[in-house]
Amino acid sequence: SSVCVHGLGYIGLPTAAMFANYGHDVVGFDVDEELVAELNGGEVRIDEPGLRAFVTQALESGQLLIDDEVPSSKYHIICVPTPLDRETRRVDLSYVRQSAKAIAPELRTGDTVILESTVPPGTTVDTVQPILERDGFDAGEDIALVHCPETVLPGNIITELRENDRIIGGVNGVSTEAAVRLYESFVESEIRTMVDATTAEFVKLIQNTYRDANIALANEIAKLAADYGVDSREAIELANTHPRVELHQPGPGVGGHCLPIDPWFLGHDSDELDLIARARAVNDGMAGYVVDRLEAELGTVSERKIAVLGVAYKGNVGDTRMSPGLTLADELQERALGESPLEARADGDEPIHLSLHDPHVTDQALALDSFDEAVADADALVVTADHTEYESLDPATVERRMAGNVVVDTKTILDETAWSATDIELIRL
Ligand code: SAJ
Repeated sequence: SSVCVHGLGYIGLPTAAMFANYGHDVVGFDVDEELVAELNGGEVRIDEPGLRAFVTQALESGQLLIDDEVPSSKYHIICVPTPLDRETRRVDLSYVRQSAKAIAPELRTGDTVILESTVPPGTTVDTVQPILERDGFDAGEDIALVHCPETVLPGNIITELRENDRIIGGVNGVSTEAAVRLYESFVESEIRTMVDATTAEFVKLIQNTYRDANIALANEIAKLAADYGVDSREAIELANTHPRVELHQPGPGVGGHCLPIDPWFLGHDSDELDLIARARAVNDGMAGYVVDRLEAELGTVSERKIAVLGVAYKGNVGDTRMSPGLTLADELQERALGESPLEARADGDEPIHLSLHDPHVTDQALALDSFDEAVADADALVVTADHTEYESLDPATVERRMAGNVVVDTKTILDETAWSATDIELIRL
C-alpha cells in the first residue's frame, strides 16, 4: 500500500478514508479485530456527521482496505490513543510504542513514519525514533520521521481535515518534505513546516491549553457575575466588542478527550504547570458550582427529582467521554447522600432521583430516559449540552409536566424571553 493508518478511531478512520478518497492506496490497520470486522461490514460506530458515507465511499472504491495486519507501506501514520491516568496524571504511551514496534519490521529505505497522536513534547524523538532505529535505520537518513498533529473539531472533522492549517515537524528537513508531499494531496490550507518534531508536539498542546485556560477564565467570570447580579453572557458579549478581547463561554465544565487532558501532557517533563493546573481545577469545579446553585434554589438535592439534559460532552455529538453532564450527575448523587451516606442507605431512602436524557447518545449502559420521562414531575432540569434539539424546548409544556420550577441553563441556549412568560425560575451561568 502507499499509506497505512494505524488506529481507526476518531482521527485515524476519517484520515484513512480521506487519503483513500484522494486516490491513495490505503490500508487502515487496527489491533481490535471486532472493529476491523465491523468496518469491513460497512458499520461505523463513531457518531460524526458525514463519516459513514465518507468511509463507505472509500471502501467501495477499493482504495481503502481495513485489516488487522500491518503491511509494508511508503507512509505509516500513527493515530492511536494516548490515554492519561487521571490519578497520576501520567500519559500512557504504550499504544504509540506498540505501533512503532509493529512498523519497524515493515520499514524499507525511503519510507516515512508520521505520528499524529497527541503526545508530550519529545515523544517523537525520545520514544518513537529509538524503536524505529533498532534494525539499523537512521531516521532522517534512511527513513523520514515527523510529528503532524491533528487539530480537527469533533462534529466537523471531515471539513476541518481539509481546511485547517497543518503543522509538520520532522526530525530533519528531508523528513518534513516527505510528509508535506503526502498531506498536500488533500490539505487545502497552509502546511507549516519551519519547526522540529518537539515544537510541533508542543504547539498542539498549547492550542488546547489556550482554550481550556480561557474557558476557566469565563467560568470564573460567570461565578463573579452571579454574585454581582450581572448576566455573564451579556457582559462577555459586550467585553468582546473590544478589538483585543476574546473571552470564551462559561459552562458546566470542560469535557471531551482533548481539553481536560492535553494540558497535563505539558507537565510530563516539567514542574512549571501553575496557572494551567489552576485552570483545570476551576473547570473541574463547575459541576460542584452547579450543584451549589441548585441547592440554593431547592434547599437540598436530597430526595428531589433532577433531570440532566445532555450527557454528551458538548452539543450535537454523541460522545460522552469526560462529559460534564455525567460528572454533574455523579456530583448530585454524592451531594444527595449528604454527610452520612451509610445512614441514608440503611434507611432505604432513595437519596436522589436522577434522570438522564440525550438525543445524540446511544450508549445503552447509561440507561437514558426519554424526554417525557425525564421531565415528568422533575423538581429541576439542568441543560448541560447545547444540542440543537434543546433550543426549541417548549416552556409551557415543560412547566406543565414538572413538579418544581427550577431550570438551569448552563449553556445559555434557551430563549429567555419565551421562558420568562412562565413561572419557571430560569438560571443561567
Ligand atoms: N467549551 C466551553 N466553553 C467554550 C468552548 C467550549 O465550556 O467557550 C466546552 C465544550 O462544551 C466541551 C469542551 O469545552 O465540553 C471542549 O469542546 P471544544 O469544542 O472546545 O473542543 P473539542 O474537545 O471538541 O476539540 C478540541 C479542539 N481544539 C481547539 O479548538 C483548540 C479541536 O480543534 C482539536 O482538534 C481537538 O480538541 C483535539 O483533538 O485535540
